[in-house]
Amino acid sequence: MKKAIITGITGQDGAYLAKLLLDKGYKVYGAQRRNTGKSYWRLDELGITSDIEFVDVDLMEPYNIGKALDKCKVDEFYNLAAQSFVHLSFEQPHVTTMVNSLGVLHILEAIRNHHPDVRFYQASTSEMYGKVQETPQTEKTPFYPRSPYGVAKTYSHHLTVNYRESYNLHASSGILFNHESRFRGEEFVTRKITKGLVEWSKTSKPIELGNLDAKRDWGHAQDYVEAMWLMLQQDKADDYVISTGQTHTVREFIRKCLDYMDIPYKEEGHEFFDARNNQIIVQTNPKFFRPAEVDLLIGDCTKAKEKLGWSPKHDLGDLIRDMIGGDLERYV
Ligand code: NDP
Ligand code: GDR
Repeated sequence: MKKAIITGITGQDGAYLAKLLLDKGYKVYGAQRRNTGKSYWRLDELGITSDIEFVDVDLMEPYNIGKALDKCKVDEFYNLAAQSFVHLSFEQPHVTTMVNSLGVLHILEAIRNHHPDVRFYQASTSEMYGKVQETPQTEKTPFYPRSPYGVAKTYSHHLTVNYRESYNLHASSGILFNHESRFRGEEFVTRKITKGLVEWSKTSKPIELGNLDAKRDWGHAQDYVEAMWLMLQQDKADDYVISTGQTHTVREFIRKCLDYMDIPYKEEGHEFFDARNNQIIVQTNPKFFRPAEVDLLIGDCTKAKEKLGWSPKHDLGDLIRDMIGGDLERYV
């Protein structure tokens, strides 16, 4: 039986990856922060909480990473833990840098010194492209991060490559573009929209957003965790862009959700209204704009298609159906 440890087990990707690995017959260790709310709602909804053995690991504490590796004797280490909210990284740059950069250093040091045969996955991100230098973005596109989050992730991406080349570790980095699902955190724009629209339809409370013109390449998280696993099954570690190759504005995402929910609407500037009674549905609030924005992301995942045999199974319509379905089921 293969064994794997997942940091960030309580997050969106951690939950889907745990399910995938359990279905493949793995023993799964869930690395969680002690003294957090221990929020297992995603694992509970997937029905897998009791199948996971939890270990306390905070990425800020190098000692407990080594201890977890000694105890669990895993074949694969998936590092999904991060302060993952880009907007918050402008307000909490120190915490973001510590967790997203030094946390990865702590893991790589523990693997290099004590368990060099463990295969390692690092959750890199399209935010490293930031102010994009070419379109679409590939593994060779230069990085130009636009937030403390993006800068910290660029450090850990380079560090993963450096430890692979310096110490011959099986360390891979997935440059994943935005991926969402019914398990997406409520602070991210897609979930804010789907949950907000379900609530609006019951309460008429408008949704407040920031920049509606940003373009993102949105995929489904369930497809993307499969790519993580595939990377660690290769003979050679490497870096891969994982994306859909389609891009849409936030505004288009709102329109598609309104259409899916059969809500007739009209747009005026940055506001959406109910066409039946002029009630406001979406308005903007300056507090949701960022000091620096990533305007456009669209990934070219040809390498992953050719070398991993990976391609996305869900399109944007499937994603919206899943997200609104989840929010409708949970709304009480
Ligand atoms: P989430 O925000 O849903 O989950 C983040 C996880 O990290 C949570 O389990 C959280 O635990 C944990 N965590 C945060 N800080 C620490 C710490 N100091 N020590 C241990 N655990 C910690 O993120 P996603 O699932 O969406 O993303 C997974 C990873 O992929 C992240 O690294 C993210 O940056 C990256 N990524 C995500 C993309 C996306 O579109 N979703 C795209 C590209 C990269 P707790 O419950 O205790 O808060
Ligand atoms: P992002 O996702 O920053 O791309 O990072 P997010 O959903 O937060 O923002 C996407 C775009 O929408 C615009 N936006 C808003 N965003 C939020 N959160 N809230 C709003 O009210 C709002 N209004 C407009 C943003 O300005 C932005 O342009 C996600 C995270 O999962 C990262 O961890 C991951 O690395 C990247 O995706 C790839």
